[in-house]
Amino acid sequence: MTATSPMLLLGIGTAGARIARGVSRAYGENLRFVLTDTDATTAEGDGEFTLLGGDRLAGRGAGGDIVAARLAAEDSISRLDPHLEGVRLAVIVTCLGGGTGGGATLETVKRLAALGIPSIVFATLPFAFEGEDRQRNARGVMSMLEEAANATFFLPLDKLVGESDNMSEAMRRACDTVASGVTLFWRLIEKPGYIKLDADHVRRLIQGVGRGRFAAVTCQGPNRAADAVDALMRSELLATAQAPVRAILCGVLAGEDLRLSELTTISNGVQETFGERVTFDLGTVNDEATFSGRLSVVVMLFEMNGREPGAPAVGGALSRRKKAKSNPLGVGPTGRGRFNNAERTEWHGEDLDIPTFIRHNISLEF
Ligand SMILES: Nc1nc2c(ncn2[C@@H]2O[C@H](COP(=O)(O)OP(=O)(O)OP(=O)(O)O)[C@@H](O)[C@H]2O)c(=O)[nH]1
Ligand SMILES: [Mg+2]
Repeated sequence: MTATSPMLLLGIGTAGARIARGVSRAYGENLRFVLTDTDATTAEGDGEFTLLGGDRLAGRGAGGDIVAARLAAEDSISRLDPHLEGVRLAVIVTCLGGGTGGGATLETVKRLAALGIPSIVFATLPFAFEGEDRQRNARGVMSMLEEAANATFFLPLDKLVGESDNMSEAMRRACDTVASGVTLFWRLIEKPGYIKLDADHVRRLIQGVGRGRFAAVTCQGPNRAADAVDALMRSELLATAQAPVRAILCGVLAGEDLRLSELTTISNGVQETFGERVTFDLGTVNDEATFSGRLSVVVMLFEMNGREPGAPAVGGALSRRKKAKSNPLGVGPTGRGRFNNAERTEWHGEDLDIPTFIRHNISLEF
């Protein structure tokens, strides 16, 4: 599964590389992954490494400067090409707030798109305590990433630390949470069980979707399926809707003791909670060695604010979105129009720069 895997994990920037290494440790030897950074010290450790911006930044990192990182990545992005042989789906982990995560991720996604490789981006957003500059850096990149990538999952670090108050424990926990979520996603695609999802299936599903929401939970005990649904319902990561859900991808990972009644509980619970009349895909992994006695559920909610869809994977909701998008109001594919690169005006989790009829998925006939 190593070199021949159709999926490649890319860890971008210093913290992005750290998370990718966490996925590699959790997944085991067979993970196909590459790390890229403008900081040469990131090469120290396991995994293949590509240095970006060699001459321009001399391997010292971008020092928080997104523009410098973006220029550096523009110069040297083709250095990634040898790693992209046979890749059908790229999964990127990156941390917005610094220079390289902010600047090089966009260039990487564009390069992948130019080579016909769809990308899913998992990007953390800075802790509130990191200050307004880093928050602004991150916000500035978000809409551009949404435009360029096939699917983007923004994960606010503040929501990943749980109860931890100790600084280093919280930082580690946030990285671990992202890494374990991505690892579960990886297992779901690479180690299919009786109900299969593979890289090509996900590739079709993400054509044209935009922002998504992502969460993973693990439970054990006699009520583990109902407990998992309950935890997902309460998950802050799934709570903040920017747009209506258009498709749901749900993965159930367990050992040989996975019961059909548990799958029914999860399938019904997830659909009832997050969207009953949208495309729903469920995959399973039966891996006794990894999940013995435990049950993990991964949920990806794809929202309707993406670009023009390229595949007929998502039925009715899709045609509603198409109508809204092709209206003559000139608000563009994200719905933000000339506010596209401006700071978001948020109110109760809604982006007020997007017209109400798009946010609420109401189609207008012209
Ligand atoms: N959870 C966690 N997040 C981190 C850690 N270090 C950095 N981050 C987050 O990642 C963001 C980007 O930081 P880095 O990865 O260091 O920056 P970079 O992308 O390498 O960019 P430059 O160093 O400026 O080239 C920060 O704003 C933090 O939000 C860490 O150890 N744990
Ligand atoms: Mg760095």
